Amino acid sequence: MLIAVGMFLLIFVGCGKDKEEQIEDRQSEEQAIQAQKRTTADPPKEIIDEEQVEKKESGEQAVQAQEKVAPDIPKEAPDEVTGKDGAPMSLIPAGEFQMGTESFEVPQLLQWAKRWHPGSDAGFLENETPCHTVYLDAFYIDKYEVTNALYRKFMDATSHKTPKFWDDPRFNAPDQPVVGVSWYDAKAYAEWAGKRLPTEAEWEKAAQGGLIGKRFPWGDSDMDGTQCNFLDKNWLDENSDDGYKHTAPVGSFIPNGYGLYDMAGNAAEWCADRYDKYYYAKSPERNPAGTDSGVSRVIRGGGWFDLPYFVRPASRSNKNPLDMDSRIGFRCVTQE
Ligand SMILES: [Ca+2]
Ligand SMILES: [Ca+2]
Repeated sequence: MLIAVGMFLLIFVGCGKDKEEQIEDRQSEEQAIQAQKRTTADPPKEIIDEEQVEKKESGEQAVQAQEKVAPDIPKEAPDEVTGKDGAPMSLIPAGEFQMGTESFEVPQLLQWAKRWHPGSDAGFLENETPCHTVYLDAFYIDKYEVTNALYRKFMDATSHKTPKFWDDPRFNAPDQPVVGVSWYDAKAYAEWAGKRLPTEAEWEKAAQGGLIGKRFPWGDSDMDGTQCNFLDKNWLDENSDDGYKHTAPVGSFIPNGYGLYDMAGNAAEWCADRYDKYYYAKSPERNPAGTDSGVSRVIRGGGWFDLPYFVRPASRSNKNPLDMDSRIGFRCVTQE
């Protein structure tokens, strides 16, 4: 049975590539590692130039984050605010949370993951270990992924270039999340809106929704079609129908405990940090802001073409910051 499912997966994903151009298979950890090696070893010149500036800025921001003791957001702050772009944002209170996955949980998670992809190995889970305590200052985060409607306001105001899938009817309704944007596009939007991209620590705490040690933002149960938009029966998982083959209008599924929508699935989301597979073993306890070397940027939350294990709050992915992928959008945070 497992072999049959595996063959189906390989054949079907292969077919998906033909039908849905530019969609990449991320099941192979080995491929991801090879891609990381390539981008690290030989990045395009434009990345090097921008990365040098970003690297300096990122280092300064990390130092500032570590030196900051008191949160900028007072305790009496409202639970919700509206960003300068008009997007509603929810308060994530200051405090500790448990980030990542315990090493002893990996074998059980792997067995669970093999239900959808029998060829899975532990490599894609090991970057989530060790589980560790992280303290974050308070911050506000967008309740929804940034939509095409909001992104249009940004383009109208700044003459920023259009996203890769702007004219693609599968992705371009006003209330669908904007996708096909590079990390630099997302960063430019955030700056226009008076915000910034979340660190992956901020993103993970927000995604947990206040739950402790749960697999998904809604708990440990598998998808029943009401919680998120992922690789459901429209592509592969015949046990769940979320109703959407591509991106859904933002907010189509249940919110998590912080009132946030689509932290699992729909569009995967850019984070500010550079990606480092081994970062958790050495990251600071307070306000970690990512490593200061490497090219790839962190992607969180999985999307409409991702299997269940990639839409867990703890799952970590990464992409070249110049990539404009139909699975990837973003949301923003602020501490002002
Ligand atoms: Ca779906
Ligand atoms: Ca999402």
